Amino acid sequence: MTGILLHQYEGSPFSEKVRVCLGVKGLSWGAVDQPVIMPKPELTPLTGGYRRIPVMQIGADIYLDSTLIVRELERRFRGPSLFPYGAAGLDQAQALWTDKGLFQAAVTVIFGGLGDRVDPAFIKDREALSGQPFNPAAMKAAVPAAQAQLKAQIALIAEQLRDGRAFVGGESPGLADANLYYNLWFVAKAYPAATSLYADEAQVLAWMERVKAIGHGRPMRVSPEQALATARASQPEPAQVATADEALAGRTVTVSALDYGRDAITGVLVGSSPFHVALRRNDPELGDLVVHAPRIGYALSA
Ligand SMILES: N[C@@H](CCC(=O)N[C@@H](CS)C(=O)NCC(=O)O)C(=O)O
Repeated sequence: MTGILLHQYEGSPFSEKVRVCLGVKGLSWGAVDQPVIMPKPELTPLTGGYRRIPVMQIGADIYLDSTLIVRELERRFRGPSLFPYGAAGLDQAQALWTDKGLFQAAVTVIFGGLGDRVDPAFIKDREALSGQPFNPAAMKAAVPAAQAQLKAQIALIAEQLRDGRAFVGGESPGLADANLYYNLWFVAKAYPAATSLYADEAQVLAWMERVKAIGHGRPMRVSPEQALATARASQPEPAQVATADEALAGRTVTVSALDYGRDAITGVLVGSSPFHVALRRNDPELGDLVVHAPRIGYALSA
C-alpha cells in the first residue's frame, strides 16, 4: 500500500502531470475527486484554505502543488525515477517554463477559442481565483499571439525529439515528459481544434502517444469522506526544521501562493528544507495535520 490519495478532477491539467508521474513510477493510488469550482468543503479542511488542485494526501500529511507532489513521490517511492538522466534540478526547474509560459499560452488558446461557450459559473469562479476579470473578448483578441507562442514553444519539443529519441530526455520517460505533455493533453481535451497548430509535428504526436501509453499507474476511486476519515485516523509523520530556518521553528507562520489562489494557510513551522516548508495545523474535526508547501512560487511570512 502506498497510501497515496490524490485530490484531483479528471479535466485538471496539473493533475494530469501528477497522474503521468504516478504512471512512470508504476504506483497504486487513490483518486479523490473534488469539485472544479468552489466551494470545496472536503478539501479545504485538509489544506487549511488552499483550494487549488491537485493536492496529495498521505495519512495526515498534505502536499500542495504538483511541483512538490512529484518531488515527494520521488523521495518516498522506489521504482523508475522521475529524473532518469540525473538532471533532477533542471527537470524540476523546467516547471518554471511549462507551468507558466507554456501553460498560459495553452490557457489563452483554449479559453479564447471557447469564448462564450465557457460556463458562466466557471468564469465567476476563476475570476475570484485570479483576482482578475475574465474578459472573453480580451481573451479572444489575445488568441493569435498565444497561438504563435504555443506553436513556437512546441517547436522546442519537436527539436528535442528530432534525433528519434522516445522521450524528451532519452529512452526513459520522466518528469520532463509529464511537464510538457499535460499542456498538450489539456489543449487536445479542452479545445481539440487547436491541435491543428501542431498537426504537422509527427514526432511530437508520436511522443504524445508514447506518454499516453505510460498510463496513470493503478488508480482506484476513493471518496472524499474516506480521505477525511484517513486523515482523522492518522498522525502526521515527524518533520524537521532546517538549520537555516531555526529562528522560525515552532512559530506560527503563513504560506500563500504568489501567483493565483493566494488563500493563506496558517500553522506552526515544524519542517523545512531548501525546497519546502511544513506547517502543523489542528482541525477541530480532523485533528493534527501537516501541510507541506513548496518554496518556489510561495511566500512564507512569520
Ligand atoms: N502551481 C499549481 C497550479 C495548480 C492549478 O492552477 N490548478 C488548477 C486546476 S489544474 C486549479 O486549481 N484551478 C482552480 C480550481 O480547480 O479550483 C500546481 O502546480 O499545482
